[in-house]
Amino acid sequence: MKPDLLLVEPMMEFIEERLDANYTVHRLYDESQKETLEAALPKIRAVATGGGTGISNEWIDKMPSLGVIAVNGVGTDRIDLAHARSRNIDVATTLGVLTDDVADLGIALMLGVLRQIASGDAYMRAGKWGKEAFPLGTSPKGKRLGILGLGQIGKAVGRRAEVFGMDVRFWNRSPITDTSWKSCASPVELAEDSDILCVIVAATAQTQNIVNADVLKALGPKGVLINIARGSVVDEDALLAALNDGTIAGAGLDVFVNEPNIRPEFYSAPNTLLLPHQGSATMETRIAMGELVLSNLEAHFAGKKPPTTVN
Ligand code: 8YV
Repeated sequence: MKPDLLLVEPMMEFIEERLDANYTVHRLYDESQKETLEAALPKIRAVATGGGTGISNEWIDKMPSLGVIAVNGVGTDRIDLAHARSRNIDVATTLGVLTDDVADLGIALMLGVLRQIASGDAYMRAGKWGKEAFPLGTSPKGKRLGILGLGQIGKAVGRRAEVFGMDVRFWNRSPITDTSWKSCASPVELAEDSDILCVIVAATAQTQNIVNADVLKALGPKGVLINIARGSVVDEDALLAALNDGTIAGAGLDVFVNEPNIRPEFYSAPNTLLLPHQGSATMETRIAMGELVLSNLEAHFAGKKPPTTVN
């Protein structure tokens, strides 16, 4: 008998094929499965979900046999880890395998804003070359990069930034000792001391809107904000106002509140590069993430602790 598993959002086709081979998969996003899912809930022993999607306590509590939640991502902001633990449910993420790709995307967004990649492309397609001047960009070399949240990904962003000749500093909730980068006492102090502020802090109740109007003001009129963390860590009202009134110079954003239905004001915000949550979205990394989801599930059903359990 194959164990029953709830798949909250689609994964790569070949990963889903392997899920189907080993589990009876119920797809939460598939309207046509709604009735059969209701009947299957008491039997469901595993959940597979995305980092940005998670699963609510309401759903968790509908599944009395649930023993493991395998997250296809590193974010656990959409899962109540303590509640899962109180039910003896292991929550396992894809810790480690997406670090480099997310860091690469942070750098890509930064260079994209500084070197005006999107507006340069639009200028070419509009046939403006030779007819209209294209404005000069900004060099990253010698600029100060502030990293808000110095976890694995933050460190990988910093290492890359050094290759571009940038001077790295950071703010982190808990002290970090294994770095020579300058530690700033608060997000405002970090922003004051940065030309580019890259946000890669975990989204929690404490970090909600941690990038607020004060932080943006401290970043200043030449400053650029990069967000590769979660939409919720930035006050979007304050950010839109800051972009429109020149409080900051620009932004590169991969994540938003209420994805994919983001605020339409972002489409017309000046000097703003937008991506549809692509941090870990490469073929190589999504394969590695999918494999880790499968191994975490396999470990659970072999009676072992899933290797990357986080709660
Ligand atoms: C993924 C993420 O896009 O790791 C995370 O927390 O948000 C991303 O890597 C997501 O988990 C895929 O659903």
